[in-house]
Amino acid sequence: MRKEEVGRYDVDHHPKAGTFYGDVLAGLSKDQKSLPAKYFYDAAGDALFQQIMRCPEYYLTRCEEEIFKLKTRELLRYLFKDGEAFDLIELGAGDASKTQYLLAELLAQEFPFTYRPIDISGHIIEQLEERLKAEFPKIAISSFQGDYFQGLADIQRTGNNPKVVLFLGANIGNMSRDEAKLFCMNMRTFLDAGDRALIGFDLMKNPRIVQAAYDDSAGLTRQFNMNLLHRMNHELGADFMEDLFEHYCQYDPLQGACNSYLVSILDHTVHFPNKDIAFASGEVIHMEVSQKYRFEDTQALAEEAGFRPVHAVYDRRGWFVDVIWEA
Ligand code: AVI
Repeated sequence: MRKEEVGRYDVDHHPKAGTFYGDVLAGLSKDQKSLPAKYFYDAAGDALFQQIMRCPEYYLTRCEEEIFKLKTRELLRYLFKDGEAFDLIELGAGDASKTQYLLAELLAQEFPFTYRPIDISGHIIEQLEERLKAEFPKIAISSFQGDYFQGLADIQRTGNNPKVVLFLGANIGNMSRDEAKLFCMNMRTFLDAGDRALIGFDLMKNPRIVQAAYDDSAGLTRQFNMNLLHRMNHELGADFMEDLFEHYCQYDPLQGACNSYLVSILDHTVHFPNKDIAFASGEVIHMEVSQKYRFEDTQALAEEAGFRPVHAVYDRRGWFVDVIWEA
């Protein structure tokens, strides 16, 4: 593979799918330009997302936190069997800010379990282990840094305890409905009959409430989207100019899809070291979908993916649901 130094950027002329450069160029070369939302989360993106989660319009985190804080015992009842040792696996554990309520109750009731957080960020995993060991000295914790399915495969290979898998935060909403189905089917292949999964879904609601959550008045979501342009400039040597793009988001209440875009406000060209990308005035880059569900959709999804819906726990306003499924 030919590589060439262009300025300080080591440019690969045949960038591979799955690398930042490869995915970005593939997305921006399509008729309908798009960028994969997973690249939002560099250090600056992580910090912005932390701020979004605390902003008044972004209700999702508070709803799910309320469920974990106030309905801990209900979750426990449907997730775990008394006396049986199990693995509590969390996909994309982050700082486990909601899971900690469950962990505290499991430890208080002396459930025999190992907490197995999986996260793509080694830094986040290290911090989490350190904090949880300090906070819960009796916790058995074994973390995995990497891809969710690599982590599940590793756990499947190395242990044979029953599993409970958590996938919180409406992260499933950042997949299209088809992708979510494939994701759940894939997760099912790592589970044995009787294992359980808990998945957080944001529910369809008054469109204005959803729209505001992704178009907050402090402009944090705007910055979160723009950060990906900066990231391409810093890491890939592109020359995106923030002032030539506007953030636009639109919630479609019929489909339950909240789509975020960056809109080019002028005809202009963005240069990567070995590729030019032309933008027409008014052309959009699709940045992210945040899919909202009806409760019935989650049940259909469970069945399509080979799970049996067991129980559902809502926040007090009925805006968010954590569903419990059995494999
Ligand atoms: C991580 N994910 C569930 C967030 C969401 O609600 O779609 C990401 C986000 N994007 C803009 N605001 C929040």
